[in-house]
Parts: sequence; C-alpha cells; structure tokens
Amino acid sequence: MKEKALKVLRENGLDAMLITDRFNRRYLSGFTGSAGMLYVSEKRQVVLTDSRYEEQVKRECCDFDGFCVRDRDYVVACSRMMEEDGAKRVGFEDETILLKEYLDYENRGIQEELIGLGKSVNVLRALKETWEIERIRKAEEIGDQAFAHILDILRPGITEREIAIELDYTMLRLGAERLSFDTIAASGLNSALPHAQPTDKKIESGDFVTMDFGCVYQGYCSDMTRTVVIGHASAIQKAVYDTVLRAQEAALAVAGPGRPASEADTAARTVIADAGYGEFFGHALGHSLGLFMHEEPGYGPTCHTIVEPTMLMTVEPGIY
Ligand SMILES: [Mn+2]
Repeated sequence: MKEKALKVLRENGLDAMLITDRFNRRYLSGFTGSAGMLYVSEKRQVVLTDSRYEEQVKRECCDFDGFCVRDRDYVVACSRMMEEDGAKRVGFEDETILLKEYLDYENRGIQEELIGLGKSVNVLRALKETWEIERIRKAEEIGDQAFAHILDILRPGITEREIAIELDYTMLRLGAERLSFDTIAASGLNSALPHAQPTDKKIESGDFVTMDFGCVYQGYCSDMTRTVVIGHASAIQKAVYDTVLRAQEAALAVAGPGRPASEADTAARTVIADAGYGEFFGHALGHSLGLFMHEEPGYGPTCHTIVEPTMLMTVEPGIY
C-alpha cells in the first residue's frame, strides 16, 4: 500500500518519513518480519531490515525496495538516505520510536526537522479493505468454533487453565497462526476480574465462567468474550446476564455509520446504570481491531470519532 504511505507523506508536507511501528510497517509495506522499519520519500520507498529477512522482504513487498542493514544501525542508514534525498522535514512515529534512536538522529547534528506523526498512519488503518474484513471474519469464525467446542467439554472439575489451553489449542488447530492475546478463563469469584489469569481452580456447579479470547488469521485479530453458567443460573446471575445482553442490544441498535462512537457506549452504559450496576462497568464498550487487537477508534464515552462504513468495532459491555 505504497500509495497510502505517500498520502501521509504529502498530507503532512514531509520530505521523508520513518515508520517504526511494527503494525504500521506491515500495513504499508506487507512485510511480516519481526524487525525492521520503513523509509518513505517521493524518490524511494524502502523496507530496512536485517540479514534474516533479506529474502523475505523481496517476496512480500512488491512495491517497496528491500535494504539489508548489516550492522542493524537503522539511524545511520536512514540518515544517509535523508542526506541523499535532501530531506529537511522528516516525519517519525513519536508513539513508538525509542528515545535512544531519537537522540541518535539529533546527535548526528543533522539539520532535519523531526516532526511527530502521531496517529497519522493508525487512522488509515481504521478503514478496512474488503480483504482485511475477510481475514477478521475468518479469525472470528475460528474463535466461534473454539467456543462451540468448549461448550461440549465444560463441566465441573475442569480447571480454568485447562479451559484456556483447550481454547488456545483449538484455535491453533483450526488455522490460527497465533493468539491475539493471552486467553482469559475465569470462574466463580475470579470472573469478577475483567483480565483474570487462568488458575488451577476447578470449575464448580453454579459458577459463572467468563472466557475472553481471540486469534490471528493471516495477520488479523479476532476478540470475543463469552460468559456461561455451569448448571443452573441463580436469580442474580440471570439478572446480571440479562442486563449485559440488553446493554449489548442497546449499543448494537445505535451502532452504525454517521454517529459518534460515544453514542453506542452511552446506550449500553445507560442500560447498565438503570439496572443499578453502573459502577461495575468500568471499561469502554469496545474498540476497533485489525492487525493489532486494540486499534483506533475506541468505543468509549470520550470517543467522539464519527463511525464510518468499513470500520470494525467490538461491542462488549460487562458487569464485573
Ligand atoms: Mn476486547
């Protein structure tokens, strides 16, 4: 997506730009390696990486040139290109660059003006291409299948760790390349922790079991949270569960293009507050996802981004 890189370059009035965020690097160039960065100017678009990825860059990046930095000194390599390009205004990713690298550029005594790009590239990632949506759909399908499998084996006596391992194994077996994040499986009192770590606690009859999990398919993440009760649900469990369900439905009813992201959050939050559980819904309604599991825009009370078609948002209210 060289054109998108050049668009950011032009919109910010830059002579060159340095992309160091690993997801932005992959998004713009297609390079999936674990190390490297992009140098972008009108004259050249380059993936800089080390010898481990010299061949891979050629295979993956058709509209970027590959450049192998033998001593891994990216600052020296980039400074040389800036000099050759006569670049004066240089954009860099102020949210991901290392302080050491920034100081190295400064200390080289070069005259370039370093300009923070903020979320200029991340904002492009918010609007998904059809092929990106298909990958996320597949990642979600794998999660769905793993959840269906877990329902078959959930019973008193199985431990939280065993549930998490089974979810992980099932997603990987079904074609996931890795997990989006560490799987959460929490039961009974542990399910009060939104980001609980699975323990050796055995599931008991009457427990709430909350599972939060997702996987990566061809680079793209899924994320889902599901809560079930083992055996019969008590009146309070039903009340809490139904409130969360109604909150989710209320959010989905107003979720859609042309509205500020905060509206859906407010819709869900109102349902939960009216039911008397307001203080137990501490996090945002949701978030976007893609190459990374938390992307722009967020779906929270202070997210005023207008939602656009092809943005993907999770809708996951909770009472903890
Ligand atoms: Mn989430």
